[in-house]
Amino acid sequence: MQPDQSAVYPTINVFNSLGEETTVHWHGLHVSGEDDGGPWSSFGSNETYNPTFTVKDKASTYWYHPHLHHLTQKQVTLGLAGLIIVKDGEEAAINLPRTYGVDDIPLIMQTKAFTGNSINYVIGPMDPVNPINNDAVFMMNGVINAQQNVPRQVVRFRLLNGAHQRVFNVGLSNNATFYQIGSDGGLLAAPVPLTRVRLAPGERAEILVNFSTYSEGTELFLKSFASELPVGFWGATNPGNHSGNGPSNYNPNPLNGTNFDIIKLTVSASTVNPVLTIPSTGANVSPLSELNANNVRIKFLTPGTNGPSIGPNSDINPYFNFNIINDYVQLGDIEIWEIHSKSNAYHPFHIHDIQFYILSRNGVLPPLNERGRKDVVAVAPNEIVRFIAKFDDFGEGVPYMYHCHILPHEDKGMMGQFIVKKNVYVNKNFNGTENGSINNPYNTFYEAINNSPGGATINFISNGDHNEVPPTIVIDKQAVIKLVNGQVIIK
Ligand SMILES: [Cu+2]
Repeated sequence: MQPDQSAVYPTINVFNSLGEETTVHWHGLHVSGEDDGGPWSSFGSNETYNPTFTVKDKASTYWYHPHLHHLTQKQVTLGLAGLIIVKDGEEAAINLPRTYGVDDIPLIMQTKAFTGNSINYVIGPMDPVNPINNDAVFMMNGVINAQQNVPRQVVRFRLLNGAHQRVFNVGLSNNATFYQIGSDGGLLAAPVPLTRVRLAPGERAEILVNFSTYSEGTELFLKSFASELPVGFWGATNPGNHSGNGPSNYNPNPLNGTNFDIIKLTVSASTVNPVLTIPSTGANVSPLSELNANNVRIKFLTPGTNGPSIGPNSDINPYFNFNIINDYVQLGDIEIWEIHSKSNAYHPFHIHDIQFYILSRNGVLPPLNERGRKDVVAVAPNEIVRFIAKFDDFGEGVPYMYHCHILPHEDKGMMGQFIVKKNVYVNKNFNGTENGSINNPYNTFYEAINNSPGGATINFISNGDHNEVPPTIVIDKQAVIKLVNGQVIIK
């Protein structure tokens, strides 16, 4: 796909022959809520889904997968997931490998459970204390024991963690240095030398490996060094849980805490016109400034009796409910989201509509390979992650989701939904004889002010965990609205 502000791309035709409902979400792409393919956009068996959108995102590796509420894990695990490669002029100007399948190789990492020759998706109760844990088979691009010839030159791998829960800690079996050039939503400002890249479900990384110094016939592996994963990350020796000891049924899975191969690589002859050096620069990365933020929104990742939840706290709308819009964001606003983990297990936080920049992890700048565009961030146990994003272009309509990308958590309801508003909705709260007439919503500030008597107080509609607009807004008619202790004062 090529981003082009002026072009509308041909409609995508997705035909459903599953025998049940599904949706297809374009993970990471900045599209309208109508075309986003979230839980609201289900279509039935033998029906066709026809989204149409313009590609506005930067060159990177995106993906698609079902997002049907309660059945995402099942449908992804049974095989519904694929990559979308977006190209653009900025990426094309860098000397990068880009011959698909030769020196530009997609790698979708998943784990599965099998009963006989069938994938078993019914993998235990969706319960954090007794979670799914029989995904003992690693598959690369749907293949067990995958292998690939790699030419004696720089090779680009597009890594996706498409697993339902497991974290992969990718490195070369000889511990050689490789270079991460891209994060979820674009190229980094410069290649970052690494020996490991840790990817949680939903995360992508583009890496370069220079095989030019290897002799033909050399065999090595990309591996997941799961033994090195920190406590609390699923796949580590100790995945953490809400009692701090790990679930009781965790250890029988041979992948847990163990280093395992993810693909065998055999060095072969170089191609014509090979790329032989790692480029020194990447894309123009321009993070949003915290000084320009209009609003700060706080979310807690909270252990719960029915599974972990996401929300203002464990008591207010802790689980996804189609009938509750959890957040309203003003179109055009720049927001800081603070994700506070109250959990002893990690959770990968994903948000639709936008790409964000991580500002900090526990108050510290993120590592260099996390300073590009992101749409998933793995939040470690008890960590506070802050990110910044601009919510532009698309407003109103079908809600967008934010959720944990551990699929059994998402299916269980560790998810919220938000609408990007073109207008700010307000309630008018009259004084005097009309006191108490609080359910009198207006669509805009203008309406609310024009219809309010002197001294009226205008309250934002809120479910209690956020403010709908910045603390001070100046509008025409010389009115100034200030947010004071949760109430709007007109001056
Ligand atoms: Cu989670």
